[in-house]
Amino acid sequence: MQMTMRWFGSKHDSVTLDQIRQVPGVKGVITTLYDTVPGDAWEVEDIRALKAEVEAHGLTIAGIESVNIHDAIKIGTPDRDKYIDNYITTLERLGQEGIRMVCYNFMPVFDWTRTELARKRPDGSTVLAYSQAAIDALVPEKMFDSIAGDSNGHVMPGWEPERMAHVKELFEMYKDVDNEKLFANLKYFLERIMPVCDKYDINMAIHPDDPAWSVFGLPRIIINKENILRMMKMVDNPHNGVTFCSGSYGTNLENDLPDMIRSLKGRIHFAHVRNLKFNSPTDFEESAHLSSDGTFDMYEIMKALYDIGFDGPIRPDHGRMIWGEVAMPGYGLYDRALGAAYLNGLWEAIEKANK
Ligand code: DNO
Repeated sequence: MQMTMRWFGSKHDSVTLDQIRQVPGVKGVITTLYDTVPGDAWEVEDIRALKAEVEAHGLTIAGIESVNIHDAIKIGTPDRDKYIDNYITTLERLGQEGIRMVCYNFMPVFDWTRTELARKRPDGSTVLAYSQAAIDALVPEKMFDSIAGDSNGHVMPGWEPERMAHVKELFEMYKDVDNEKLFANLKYFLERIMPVCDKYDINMAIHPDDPAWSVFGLPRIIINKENILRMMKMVDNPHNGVTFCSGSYGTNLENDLPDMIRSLKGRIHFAHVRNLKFNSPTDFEESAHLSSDGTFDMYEIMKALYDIGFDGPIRPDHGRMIWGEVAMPGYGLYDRALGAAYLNGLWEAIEKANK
């Protein structure tokens, strides 16, 4: 595995590349052109400038999270090919710059969904949290306000204000899209992009739906082992792979995380590893990475990744806000650095025990 941290670019991130470089074992960042909108082809100069900036700080770009998918592709509207062509152009340009891993998601309307961005824990730290009861009490149009209000002035990834201004229209556009249609539209998209992925050896890593069930009645498909295996088979190319995100698949306690990892051998191209603490099956919070602070056995998760020979980029995922840091919720420096150190420690121990 290659330990990385997510970085949103110098215009958007409170964490600097110099700080990331000092986290032990972190040699690469996962980044994106945060100012682009889904559907646009990325400019060569912008990709090169991003790469040069990262490399000037002694780091490399280990992958992109995310190149977002335009809603026309997910809905399957007649003009989707135009947006897929742009996506292919972006992949081609990334490939030409030596970037080999692209994370994306296929979630309708909303990306990941949390109901609180700063729930206070007994030790005074604050964390992202989800409560189904809070969702059930909200209308979808209000969802964005509840996310934006607590974000310390940051645009949260996947919650671009431009898209969120059209939530009502988006819901209308998705009204005929059920799970089967979404699968078919994903297949269509993947079949069209696989040739460029083959040409440049780009691993596509779909991010799971978070939480791993339908929210506000929208279809959601990347939620469990059965569905991901179906997705792998429907476009059976090693470049069609997944981001294994423990915090997203883990929202459904029926998902056996180590077992899922083992069944995806060779197709996990990126890993997000974090823990969750459940207060009930539908109320959870993003605890510290440490096993004993949450519900998951982090050792077993890392061991499963080790056992399948995972050698792609991995990152600590959302961290708690601690030590007075003010940053994008989930993406401060301190707790993610602690997470990286902990995951590195688990990996070293597993590696040595296996020699
Ligand atoms: C949240 C992230 C997601 C993820 C996208 C991938 O913090 O895990 O926004 O980046 O779903 O496209």
